[in-house]
Amino acid sequence: MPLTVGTAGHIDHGKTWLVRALTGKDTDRLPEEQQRGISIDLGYALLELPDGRRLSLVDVPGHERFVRNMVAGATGIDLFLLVIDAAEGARPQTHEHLAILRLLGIEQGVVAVTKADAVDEETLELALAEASELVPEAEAVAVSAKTGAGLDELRAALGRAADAAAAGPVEPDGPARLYVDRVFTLRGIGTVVTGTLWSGTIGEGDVLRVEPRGFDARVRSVQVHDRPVERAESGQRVAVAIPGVERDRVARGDALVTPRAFPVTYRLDVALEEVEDVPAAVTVHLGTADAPARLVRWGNYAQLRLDRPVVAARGDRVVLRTRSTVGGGVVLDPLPPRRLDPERLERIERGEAGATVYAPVRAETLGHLGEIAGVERAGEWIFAPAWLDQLQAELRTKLAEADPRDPGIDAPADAWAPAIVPLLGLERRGSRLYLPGVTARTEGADELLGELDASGFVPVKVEDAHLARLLEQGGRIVRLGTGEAIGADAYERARAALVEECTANGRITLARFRDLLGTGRRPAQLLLERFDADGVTRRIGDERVLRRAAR
Ligand SMILES: Nc1nc2c(ncn2[C@@H]2O[C@H](COP(=O)(O)OP(=O)(O)OP(=O)(O)O)[C@@H](O)[C@H]2O)c(=O)[nH]1
Ligand SMILES: [Mg+2]
Repeated sequence: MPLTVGTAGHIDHGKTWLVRALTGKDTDRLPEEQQRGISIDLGYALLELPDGRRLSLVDVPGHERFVRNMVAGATGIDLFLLVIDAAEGARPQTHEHLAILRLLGIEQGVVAVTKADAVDEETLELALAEASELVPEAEAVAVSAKTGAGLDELRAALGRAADAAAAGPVEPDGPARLYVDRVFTLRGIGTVVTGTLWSGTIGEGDVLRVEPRGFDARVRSVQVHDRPVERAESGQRVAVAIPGVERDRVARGDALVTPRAFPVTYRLDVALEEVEDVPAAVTVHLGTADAPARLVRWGNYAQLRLDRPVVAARGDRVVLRTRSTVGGGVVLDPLPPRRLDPERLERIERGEAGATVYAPVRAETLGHLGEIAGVERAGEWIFAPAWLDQLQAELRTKLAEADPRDPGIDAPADAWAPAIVPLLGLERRGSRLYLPGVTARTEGADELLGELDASGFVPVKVEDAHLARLLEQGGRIVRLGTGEAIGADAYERARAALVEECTANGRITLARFRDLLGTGRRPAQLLLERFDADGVTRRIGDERVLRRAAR
């Protein structure tokens, strides 16, 4: 599995120089970075280990004002490379970055005690000893980016840390989730976003959703380490070309996900980890996103009420900051009930996973918790009985208020809908839900259908637009032009004739279509326009060809 290494450490301690010494790439690209000699935003480079393995390297800024960027960079990494200036030793952001790495659950890494060339032997020994004390779980290596001393040892140590990290959990299957960390445009390609693929795979032609903005994006191509791949795998740093999306419609913090597979949420219930006293107003960092939030606390648990929504899943790590990093947490429920429920949180503490389930989650995402009691199942989804009751109540209230001429409501379109809508005891007609047996007030329907039946391909004027919409939703008629319609039967026959002709001859003209149907020019014309609109045909000059989907 390909791994990502992230630097960490106090400002000016030599992170970017070390990255350049290891990879040959200067990651301080911004003019302001070069002028001021500090890193501001994230930098990316590729590190080749002696055994040929390739690691992605993310270089982060050390300045205390840019910790936000550091968190965004650290959020997708597998290993850390904590850099400490041998002369200075650990300083405030050394500690803060280390705290962030721990809150994010990044356990494997190496400490580089750098600028070894600038200190005497004794100072270096002392700095190494201090580094080992600060991060006992990691190897500490003395290096110099200036002379190159120690770089081979550092690569070897990174190789060992990579071995240990590779043994960690991966989520190869399941829905795709990538938090965007960079967006740019490439000539001839269009908008490209990059990020670490947290789960799932992404390949050419996939339709993903940009959340929380809420629109779809078709993937044109995918690259890993600057090379095109058919499918990028989970864990990889990925560049995804989405030419249909303009550059300013997507930004760091957005997530590219399998449509509707992850909650987009304003509320997170978390198990809290404190670095210092956590106040009621914090900034929540999750993935590459951050949002101001109010924190409502109950013992070691808290509900985070965000000012703007984020994409989240159970088990995600969050970092909580004010001017400094004050704590973090593990998401127990990304879609919790509105009120912080102490009893529910106590049950969570006792490890009763069922208590953590409210809105539907995919059973597989809780697979590691074993058998889950107290929940209901539908297909691959599990949810709390109370959630279903609440949904029932909401839908029935809406149904009671529905227009008597069409007393239905739109069926939920969430990913769980196919499994759960059948449990609601409602009648599904097309994309709408109705109380069983309740039908629309459809006076005039029989007459109209009879009239359409008799008129064949010739459209009939329908005065009652509402009735027309209802009958079309019910699959009985097809509307043409403005305010006219034909029977669904005639539409299907016309379509069959058209598909047959186009399959045989590749194209069809209006005159030919008219002759085939044995009808007038106008009905044929209206039908062709509707086929264009329905994505059956495409117009080229005076002719039409079948669209791929209709073939
Ligand atoms: N003598 C010596 N000086 C070094 C070495 N590495 C870095 N420096 C000096 O330290 C300065 C800062 O190094 P950078 O690599 O930019 O530091 P950084 O940690 O990336 O800083 P930020 O990204 O702003 O947090 C450089 O301009 C060099 O002058 C080294 O190995 N030896
Ligand atoms: Mg730097």
